[in-house]
Amino acid sequence: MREKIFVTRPSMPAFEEYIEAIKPLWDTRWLTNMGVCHGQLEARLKEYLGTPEVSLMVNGHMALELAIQMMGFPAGAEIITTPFTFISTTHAIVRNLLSPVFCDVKPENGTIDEKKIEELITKKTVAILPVHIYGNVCQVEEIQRIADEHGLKVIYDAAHAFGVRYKGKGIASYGDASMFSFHATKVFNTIEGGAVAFSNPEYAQKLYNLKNFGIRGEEIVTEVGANAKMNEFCAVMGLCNLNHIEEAIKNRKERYEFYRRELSKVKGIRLFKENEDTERNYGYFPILVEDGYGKTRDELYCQLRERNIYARKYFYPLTADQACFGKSYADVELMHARDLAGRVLTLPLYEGLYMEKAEEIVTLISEFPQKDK
Ligand code: T4K
Repeated sequence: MREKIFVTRPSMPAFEEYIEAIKPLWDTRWLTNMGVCHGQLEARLKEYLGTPEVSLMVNGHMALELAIQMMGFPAGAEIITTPFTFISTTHAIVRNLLSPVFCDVKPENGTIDEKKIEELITKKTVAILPVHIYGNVCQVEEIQRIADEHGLKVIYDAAHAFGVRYKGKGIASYGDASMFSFHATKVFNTIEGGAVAFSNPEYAQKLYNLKNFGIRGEEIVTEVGANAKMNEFCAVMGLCNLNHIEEAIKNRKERYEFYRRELSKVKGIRLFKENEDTERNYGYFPILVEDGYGKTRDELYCQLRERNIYARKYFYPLTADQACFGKSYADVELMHARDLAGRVLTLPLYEGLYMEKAEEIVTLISEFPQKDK
């Protein structure tokens, strides 16, 4: 039986390193509710991400939900966003009783098309919520210009952009707040986890309250918050993984660059454009199966699965086209987003992926169009 190769696999510290690091928890018996390790991880992340403030959360989704809630938008207000993303982005808006207004994306890198944002602004618009999809950086300067001109907040879904730097600055330096995911499948993981990074010091207290039920003291609750605290076992995993983050990214980079070099030679396989001003984290390797390839994306997906290679259709269908929204957004003009969703396939990429496997994947993709001809 051939070994299964998944789209990703978590990076983990050595067993002994983690065990040693969690030992003190048996003495202190302080397991959650903003413990010592929680504080240590927040401090180290501020430094690593190059951002003045970081609020750790139980996962990326809750980080995004609470970042939106903290802004205090009135129910029914509109947020301009992208449908070419993981469902969490849209759910975070809808679960705050706000309306997502979907904007098309750019075919060259899958990020929101900043040229189409202004035409979607109405009296109800309160924010823009773009996604640095696969770590591809949005046009942050133009998005900020639009937001400033129209008095809007900018909240980035930076779930894929941990450690990404743009024009020499940490990606969370842009916009009012950025959400990171530290899920097991991400470049940096805390098993489950996430964070909101921001510069405005007022947000720190707001998020602290919202992730802890809105509790201000033993006898006072001032907001309707959630329970979104990161526990100490997860924080320790983060501290350990952060010790090795440079190696992890370097290891991914080798595989990423191999794919990029080899797959750019394959007729009909298109790769997203890279931005020279961006220092990447090599989190994902999406390819686009164009008509010139001779087989469809779905045929390639099945072919790889037959060989136990579990590439994923990240992100298909568009969130706007998901069953939970019925036909609500069926008429929204999202030409490029729908086209990308129908062509994209994300290949296995993680720290420690055997180079022979990466080579095999490249060979399978290169040779598949000739099969059965
Ligand atoms: N915004 C964006 C743009 C996002 O992509 C995400 C999450 C979020 C927001 C929300 O952040 P979180 O609340 O999740 O922190 C996975 C992840 O669960 C999800 O975090 C991620 N995006 C999304 C893109 O991928 P699934 O449903 O595809 O996961 P699953 O279980 O199919 O796992 C994918 C593969 O990873 C598996 O085939 C095998 C491997 N795997 C997975 C896990 C959980 C492992 O090897 N070990 C593991 O422990 O969503």
